[in-house]
Amino acid sequence: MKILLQSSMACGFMAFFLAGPTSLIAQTDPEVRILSASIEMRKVVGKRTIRVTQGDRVQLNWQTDEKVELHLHGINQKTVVLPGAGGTMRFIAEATGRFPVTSHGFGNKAGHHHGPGALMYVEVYPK
Ligand SMILES: [Cu+2]
Repeated sequence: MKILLQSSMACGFMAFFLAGPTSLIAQTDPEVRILSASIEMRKVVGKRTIRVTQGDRVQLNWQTDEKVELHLHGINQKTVVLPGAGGTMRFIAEATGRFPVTSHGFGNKAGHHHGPGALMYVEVYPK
């Protein structure tokens, strides 16, 4: 009896443990497309194009190794991204096209001056 009790407690713990990630997923909106991008040495690591479909609700999570203000042109999202804390852009992809993300300055430089070229692009395809 004692052994059975222990094993059922172990199962209960296991079920709780397994339920953890599921309940976390349930808390987020399943209709939001969550994407991420990371900046190192003032460049986006890996893929420099993010493709979404018109009408998508998008959450773009940023990480960086240096403070930067980012501007997603055309979709008009601006966010300050901090090392460790990161930064987030949320938008509904309404217009189709290719939209550049530029820096408005790394470190403590600020203002609306763009770095050389785009850091990456968001492409919105028609439905
Ligand atoms: Cu800008």
